[in-house]
Parts: sequence; C-alpha cells; structure tokens
Amino acid sequence: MKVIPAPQGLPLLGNTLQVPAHAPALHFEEVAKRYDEGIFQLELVGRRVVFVYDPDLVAEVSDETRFYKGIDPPLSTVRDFAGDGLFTARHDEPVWGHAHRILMPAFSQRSMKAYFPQMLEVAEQLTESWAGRQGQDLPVTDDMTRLTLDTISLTGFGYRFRSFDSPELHPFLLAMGGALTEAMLRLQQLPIVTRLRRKQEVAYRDDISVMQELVDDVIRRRRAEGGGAKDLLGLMLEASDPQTGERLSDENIRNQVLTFLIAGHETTSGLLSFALYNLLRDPHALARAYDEVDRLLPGDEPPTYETIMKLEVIPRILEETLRVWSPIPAYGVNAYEDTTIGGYPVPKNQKIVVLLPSLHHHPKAWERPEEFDIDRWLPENKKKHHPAAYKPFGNGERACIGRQFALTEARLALAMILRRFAVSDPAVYRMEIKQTLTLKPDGFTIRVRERRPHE
Ligand code: MNH
Repeated sequence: MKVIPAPQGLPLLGNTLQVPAHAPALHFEEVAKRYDEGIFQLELVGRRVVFVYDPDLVAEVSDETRFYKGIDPPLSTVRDFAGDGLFTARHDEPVWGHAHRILMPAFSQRSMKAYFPQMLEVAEQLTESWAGRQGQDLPVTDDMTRLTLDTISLTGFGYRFRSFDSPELHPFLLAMGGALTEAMLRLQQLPIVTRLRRKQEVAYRDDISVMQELVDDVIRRRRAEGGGAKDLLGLMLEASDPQTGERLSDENIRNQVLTFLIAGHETTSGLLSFALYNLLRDPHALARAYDEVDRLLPGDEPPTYETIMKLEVIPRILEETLRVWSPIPAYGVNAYEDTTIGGYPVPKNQKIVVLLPSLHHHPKAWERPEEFDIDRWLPENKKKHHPAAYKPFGNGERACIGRQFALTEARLALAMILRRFAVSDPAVYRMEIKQTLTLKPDGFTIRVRERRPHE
C-alpha cells in the first residue's frame, strides 16, 4: 500500500503551528508545490486531513457514490450561523433535499431572465457611482461587494441595502467578515483554546446577532407586504417540496436567508475583483473585451438579457479568472467507507480537501498554468480539458446552486463597466490576497475615465 506523503510535524500538535492562521489557503498551496504526488496529509489539531490536487485523484473523490460532503471545520463553525441552510446542511439531513428541490426553480435560466431588470438596476448604480468618481482611486473589492450584496438581496428577497449611497460598508458586511474570519482561525484551535479566548467569543456572538437581526428584518418586511412573490424568499415561504410535500420551517428559512446573503455575494465580489485585476495585466484580452461591448452594446441603451447572453469574450475572461484565482480555495469531501484513491489508503469518514489553486494550475492538466489565457475557453479547446481539473463551483449535487446567477450578474457588471469606462491601474497594484475563508485582493484600487461622451 502506498503511503500519503506528509511534512514532518510536532508531537501532539502535528502540523498545526506551521499553518499561518490568517492565510491557510496560501500555505496549503505552498505545501502542495513540494509533493508531485498530487496528494499530502497534515495533522491539524488532532485531525488528519488529506489534501488532493492531482486531477486524476480529484476525479476519484468526485464520485458521489464513494464520497459525501462532510460538515467538518471550518464548515462546522460556519454552521453556528448558517445552521441547516443549503451550504452547511449535513448530507444525511432530509431538509437539504427539501430546500434544494424547492429552490432549484429559482436558479433556472428563466429565473435569471426574470431577475435581469433588478441586476441591471444595481449595475447602473455602480457605473453611476464610478462616473461621479472619475480620476479617484476606486476601492474595487468594496464596490464589487456593494454590487453583489445589493444584487442578491434585491433579486432574492426584495430587500434594498442601498450600499452605493453610503461611504461605509453596511454593518452586516463587517459582522460577516468577522464571523467568517473567526471560523477560519478556529481551524487551528483546540476547543479548550477557543473557550479561553473569551473576548473573541463575545465578538463572534455579537457578529452573529448582527447578521441574524438583519435576516429577521428581511423576513418581517416580506411578511408585512404579503405573499405572491416568486423570488427566493417567496418560494421558501410558500412552496413545498415537490417530492415530499414538506414545507420549510421558520428556523430553516432564517438559515437559508443568511446562507444566501453570504454565499450569494461574497464569492462573486471576489470573482469580479480578480477579473479586473487580470484584465489590467492582459491588454490584449482587455482590448477584445472593449471590442465586444462596443459591437454588442453600442450607444446608451440599457442591455437586454438576450444581448448579455450573446457575449463570448467576457464569459471566457470570467472562466479563466475562476481558474487562476478561485474565490473559494478549497472544498471538502469524506469517504463513506474504507477505500483507496490512486492506491493510497483512505479510512471511512476521512476528510479529503480538494485544493483548487493547486488543481487549477496542475501541469498535468494545464499548459503554461501560470498564464492568464482566455482562449483556453474557446469551445474547441474546452473540450480537451481534463474532466476533473476545474472545480471552482465544487462538485456534484452539492455544487454551487448559484452558478448561473453569479455568471449572469458578473457578465452584466463587466459589460456595463467596460462599455462606459476605460480602466487603468496607475498605482500598479501587486496582488496581495486577503483570506476570510474566501479569497479577495486586498487594497486593490483602479481608476476610470468615461470612454465616450454621453449623448
Ligand atoms: Mn456558491 C456552494 C462557489 C456564487 C450559493 N459555491 C458552492 C460551492 C462552491 C461555490 C465551491 C461548494 C462548496 C462545498 O462543496 O463545500 N459560488 C461559488 C463561486 C461563486 C458562487 C466561485 C461565484 C463566482 N453561490 C454563488 C451565488 C449563490 C451561491 C451567487 C447564490 C445566489 N453556493 C451557494 C449555495 C451553495 C453553494 C446555496 C450550497 C449548495 C448546496 O450544498 O446545496
């Protein structure tokens, strides 16, 4: 039997102290570079965790008959606030199936078309705000967060954050950032240490209350308005599971609303920020994107859903961005039974983490892996990709339910930005990743100037 390679650790603590608490993902990526086997294991606070990034091994752990999504750290901590919402529901909890089947219709292509006017409304708030700040350093990640938070809350719940009206980020976002960071830090703490960090525990509980109060406000407003809405919240309040007839409990609806407020904006904000970063470093791709928006969206008319669906260059920019900088750096699965992967032994319930940055740059699957090259995503090239070398949205039935939502919103936002503005980066930003479980560029600013005078 083969032995899974592992860096030397300490007695008891294993590899725990080697992992920088605020940048675990970057550390795992560095360790991965040392093991060509595409697999290694670490001992973290008494738990053995296996990491995989060889595309053939990832293909094996993508088999849903052999592996399930386990709710271990950090997701078991995120469960403190997201409860049995879709993201943190356990694989054997029936409520996952009820909610999944109730909500699937809200993520169909037809629903994206129905959300489009509201997506457009928020995208216009972004471009108007930038038009008024030409020549200033624009905080890209904060503004992308304003865009994506306002978009999911308006389309999903009819709730307006009005983030572009305020120079400060909404308190919900600070609370969320605090809670996600705490979930990340607890990856490396023995339960006794977590209990001793009283101040952090109080701050964590406060952050959770701030988020839950907002959720209750969202639900209260909808109940006051009455029924009939076909958005996410409308479905949750009124629809029943087509398979079992089951309705969602009030408690579960709270958990789903919080889950969607977080999962529905945090990663898309990262995607858009990384996309602008990549474009500023690839003048050729940027020129092609300008050409595309000038061709498909001439003049000042607001774009239609149909036109946005005709874009080709912008979607390739997004796909390649998700390869090079995946906002979610990893996801975990566990083995149902004692098994092997690629000849390595894996015991029942063993936690296996798929490391996306290392998978998405694996030389077995990607030529010139470090190079941002949108032509990898031309239809004829796409066919040739290794089937398990690209997993920015996770795998199988627990993969991202919001994928089309994110891509529609991101296509529209990039198209609206590029049709109106020339973007530049006079500060010549150097990538500095900030991890709050998910990844985003830290302190990235750009400047914009209107490309053509307004009629
Ligand atoms: Mn999303 C699950 C990535 C946008 C709602 N999402 C996942 C997973 C990944 C992921 C990876 C699987 C995690 C795991 O296996 O533990 N999601 C993304 C990325 C983007 C994204 C990279 C944007 C880019 N996600 C969105 C949007 C929404 C959303 C937008 C909602 C509108 N995601 C979810 C939900 C789940 C999920 C809900 C959990 C699905 C389930 O387990 O049933």
